[in-house]
Amino acid sequence: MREIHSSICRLCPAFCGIRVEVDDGRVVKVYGDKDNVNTHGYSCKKGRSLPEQHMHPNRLLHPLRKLPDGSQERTDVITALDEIAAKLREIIDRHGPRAVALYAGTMQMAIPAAINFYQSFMAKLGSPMVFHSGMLDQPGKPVAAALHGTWDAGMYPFDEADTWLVIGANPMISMWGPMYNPGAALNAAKARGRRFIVIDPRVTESAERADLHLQIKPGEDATLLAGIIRVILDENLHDKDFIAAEVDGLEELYRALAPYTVDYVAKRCDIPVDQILAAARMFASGKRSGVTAGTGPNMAGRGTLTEYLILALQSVCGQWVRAGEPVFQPFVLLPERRRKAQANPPVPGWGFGEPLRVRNLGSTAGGMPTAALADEILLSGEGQVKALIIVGGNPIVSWPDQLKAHEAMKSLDLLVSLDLKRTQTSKLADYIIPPPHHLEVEGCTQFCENLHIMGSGLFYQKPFAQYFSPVLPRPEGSDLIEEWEFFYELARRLGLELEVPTGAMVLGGEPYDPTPLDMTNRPTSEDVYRLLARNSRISIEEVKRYEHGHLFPAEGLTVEDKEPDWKGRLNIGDPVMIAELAEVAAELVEDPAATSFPFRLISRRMRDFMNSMGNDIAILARNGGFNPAFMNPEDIDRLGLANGDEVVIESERASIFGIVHAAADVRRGTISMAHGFGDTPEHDGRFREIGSPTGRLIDNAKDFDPYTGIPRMSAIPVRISSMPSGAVELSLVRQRVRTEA
Ligand SMILES: Nc1nc2c(c(=O)[nH]1)N[C@H]1C(S)=C(S)[C@@H](COP(=O)(O)OP(=O)(O)OC[C@H]3O[C@@H](n4cnc5c(=O)[nH]c(N)nc54)[C@H](O)[C@@H]3O)O[C@H]1N2
Ligand SMILES: Nc1nc2c(c(=O)[nH]1)N[C@H]1C(S)=C(S)[C@@H](COP(=O)(O)OP(=O)(O)OC[C@H]3O[C@@H](n4cnc5c(=O)[nH]c(N)nc54)[C@H](O)[C@@H]3O)O[C@H]1N2
Ligand code: SF4
Ligand SMILES: [Mo]
Repeated sequence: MREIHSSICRLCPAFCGIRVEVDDGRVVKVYGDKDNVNTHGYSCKKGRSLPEQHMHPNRLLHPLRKLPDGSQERTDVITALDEIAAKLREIIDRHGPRAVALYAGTMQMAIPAAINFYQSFMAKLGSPMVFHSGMLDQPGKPVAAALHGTWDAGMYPFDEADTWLVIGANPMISMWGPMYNPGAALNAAKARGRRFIVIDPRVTESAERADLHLQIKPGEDATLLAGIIRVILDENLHDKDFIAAEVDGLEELYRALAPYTVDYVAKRCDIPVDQILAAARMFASGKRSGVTAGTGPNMAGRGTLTEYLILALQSVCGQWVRAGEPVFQPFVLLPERRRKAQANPPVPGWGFGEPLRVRNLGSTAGGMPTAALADEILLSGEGQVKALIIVGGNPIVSWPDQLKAHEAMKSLDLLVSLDLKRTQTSKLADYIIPPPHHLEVEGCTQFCENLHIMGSGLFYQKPFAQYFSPVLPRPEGSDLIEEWEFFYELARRLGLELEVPTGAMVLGGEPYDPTPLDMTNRPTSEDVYRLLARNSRISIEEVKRYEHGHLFPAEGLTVEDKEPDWKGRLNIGDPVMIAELAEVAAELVEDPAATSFPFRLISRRMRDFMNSMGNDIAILARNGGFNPAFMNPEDIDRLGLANGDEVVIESERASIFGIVHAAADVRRGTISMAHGFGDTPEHDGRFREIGSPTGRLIDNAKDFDPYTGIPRMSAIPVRISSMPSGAVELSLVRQRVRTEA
């Protein structure tokens, strides 16, 4: 019997509405849901391959447990939980709760309730060592927002704006940023005469659609933004009334911008002066302009400063929603969000709780510095991390400094990975705990609303919500456990009483309205979602009535006036950021071509792969399951290489193999390559099949952002040479592990 269900694909931040065709209990087809008012029928190949992913032979249907020889054998959920609880107890008794750390990867976004449970579990355990992939992604965003303050009424949603600037993001492929179904959103914007500016070293699929594309030299976004803001101030294009009423620090900022003349900036960023002037004027002249940055600038050094300058640019131009305008996102499955046309003043960006033991890092407004977790595992002494629980992440191919990450994984007393598969990381684990597949669990979009805390202008900009039920039963004979349930059961075994907040996800702050869970009678998943949405603006029952999801605008709800005696102001002259601007201006800018690492390896996403996922899916890996080294044809020629050549890509830290792909869209002097591929060095020889891990080229203790700890993960200095014979062995020699913290 054929049935069709509606659901949401959670493989990437597009959260596309999908239709799932099931025949006799087997999923046969997945495609975009035309009746989903958020994504209007869009889907990509990754989502459409959900049937293959669901039935994939690599999918684990039982937990695995590591044997002394390093192999993994099948076990069952109850035994695994009992054993993990006993080991955690032992570790905590000997070393204290701080010895237990948790890392939540990107796929926590597929499993909406997990975060609420692991946060409570770790809090009740008494360990502050909670890390997440957002701190390897765009950690500058929450920290910059803390220093600048936040405008309570937020920024304009993309669909309501007339001008948009995207910096180092490629929404057409990544779906990251302010728009859903980006192709359709950009077409609609163009039809209405709206302007779109892109800053990216590559002529990306998004840059191709831009009215203005600034093909910047990687790693110079802070310089360029400083230049753009200076042009706006020099040309008197700023919003003086808004600044007078709401913003501090203009003088300090302007003084710090003195070195950033348009000629200096043009030269340093290698962009024509005219383009910088045009970008500044276009942005400032918009009635409703917005900016979003992506991973590129956040990874290329000075990410916090870059995000701070983005907020300063918005504030200098007064580009924030004003009193009397609609509350565009009043929330649906979260408590109603009333908005005021006023500034929430700056708060500290870092320095919370107990510091880490390395590089002067500690908890930030965005959470713990994930880039330092490997060191916390390797560095012996009091406070050393001995146990790690991973939820939907794959550190071996996602953490910077792979060799160190690998040493760290191997040295743990207990490594538990909640994952659907044996991955580069989970195959090293003492336990792999597989959850049911995305199509086998229920959930709701509360999490997608929640993600706004990652930064202004991200994720659901409209009051859209959907509840989805399991589309398929769990495979017969399987022994699986949902992520929330895993933490619940572990808590029971350790005698912890969990609490869940009202949905609101917190990164660095306190949970909102925590409510104790019944630890005797296990709730169902449905109970859990009802509990998380207990104070929502629209009840979960109401949301459930709409199979395809629904928009729930708060008719007539407008942004309120500023409170009469409100003192909060935004700050564009934060002393630490001002000092960093001076540091940037004082930097000696080398010509990469004159150094022994003349290329810059820049990050990117590929359409058919989501981070480390997809290269074992036949339809997605049709053109090869590896990550090509995309290079400009002129560079390829100059190096005497040819398209398809095999090369060694070497940084100061280590080396990987690559396969050259000619791509005219790549800026000369750069190599554009995706992460999430390959494996540890002993697998390097299989690079044609599985690709290579760019994270190995990164030194996590060098060139790092002093607040968030993110090292330089884009614009990595590298050199490239053709592959000598016997190169596989050669690379092993060069990759002797350095584990000093
Ligand atoms: N060099 C370099 N490094 C980078 C980046 C870069 O651009 N360059 N990007 C960084 C960024 S932005 C990020 S977000 C991180 C990503 O880093 P991670 O989150 O650590 O890596 P992913 O590959 O996304 O891992 C997701 C894992 O979740 C598993 N999974 C899938 N579905 C489920 C599920 O339903 N439940 C559970 N429990 N698991 C599931 C998958 O099998 C996979 O192993 O990498 C960062 N690292
Ligand atoms: N298909 C697909 N979609 C994905 C993912 C995926 O792996 N595949 N990953 C998901 C994840 S975890 C995330 S965080 C988002 C990320 O979403 P995005 O940030 O949009 O990711 P990218 O597509 O890599 O875009 C980053 C852009 O930055 C540019 N760039 C690199 N260095 C610099 C620099 O120094 N300055 C500037 N201005 N630009 C630079 C790159 O050329 C690239 O075009 O995507 C998500 N969506
Ligand atoms: S993976 Fe594809 S179908 Fe799934 S949410 Fe992302 S863009 Fe949509
Ligand atoms: Mo990410």
